[in-house]
Amino acid sequence: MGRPKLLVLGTGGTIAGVAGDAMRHDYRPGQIGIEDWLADAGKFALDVDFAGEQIANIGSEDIGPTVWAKLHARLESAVEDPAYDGAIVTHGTDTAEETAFLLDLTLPLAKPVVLVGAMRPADAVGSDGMRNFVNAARVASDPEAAGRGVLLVMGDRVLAARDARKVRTRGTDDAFRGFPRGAVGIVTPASLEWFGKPWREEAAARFVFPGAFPHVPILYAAGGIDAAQADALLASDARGIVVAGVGEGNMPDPVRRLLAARARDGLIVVRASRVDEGLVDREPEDDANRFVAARALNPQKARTLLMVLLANGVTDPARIQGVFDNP
Ligand code: DAS
Repeated sequence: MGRPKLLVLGTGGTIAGVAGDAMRHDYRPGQIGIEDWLADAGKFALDVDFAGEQIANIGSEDIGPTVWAKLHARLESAVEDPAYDGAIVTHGTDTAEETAFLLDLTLPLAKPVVLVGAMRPADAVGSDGMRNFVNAARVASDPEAAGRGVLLVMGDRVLAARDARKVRTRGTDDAFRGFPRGAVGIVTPASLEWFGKPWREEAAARFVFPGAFPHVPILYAAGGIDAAQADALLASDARGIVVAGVGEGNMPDPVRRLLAARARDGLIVVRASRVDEGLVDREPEDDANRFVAARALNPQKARTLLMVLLANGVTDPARIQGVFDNP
């Protein structure tokens, strides 16, 4: 067997960011092009061949449907293409969990697809980007990575897309965590160890990539919010809403009553939690309200899943709950 060949899609973020001064805190994300990045990676004796393509070069706060669609289309063709053994996407860390989960839900996964980012720009003291990238190359070129869904590599950990979440805005080792399951592997430039067996039996895509993303706002609950705030979010044709609820997906009673009334008219209401490690189980009144419990998905990932389900014509709350139970 020859050297593995990986497609590397650049989208920008801090991994491609530059401060211009190794001591500065502020920097500009999305400055280094993917070809320059790969030329730099060529300094290391990696047993891998890369082909780079620039999809975008922006901070991930600006990544949405247009970039998602480009990434999905290119990765879908790469997974079918015998020239490639796997793919890496360089991505800003702020919304990497959403892009990873969206791709996890909508890509055929016969080959490894790995997202990677950095917490510090390329020219900072203690920059983590190249180490994360080298680790990602090790993961994406390992056939054992297939069958674990889309993966995210940060801080020497391999996280499954369904579990990965950004939990810190500083630091390199523990900026991301897997919840409710921890890391699925540990990786360094010299080693890769998987925890447990692959869990995805079907390589086929689970859902069709949305041709258009339905409008699904997130309502951030807090003491004292009123129904008017929920109503304002629903004004512009929302097909669903995710409540980043207090505690285990709770919300003030006027908000609950408004959303239950709208749910009877077909709005899909998902109760998630604003708590970092929030688990939201079904409550008896969810049946009467036609609400869905987000389980372990945080609000932004619950929104991603709900957009995909609605775009795929899945509108029955019980069926939606079934997917949230086992994302
Ligand atoms: N600028 C942010 C982003 O692009 C942060 C990062 O990449 O770490 O998501």
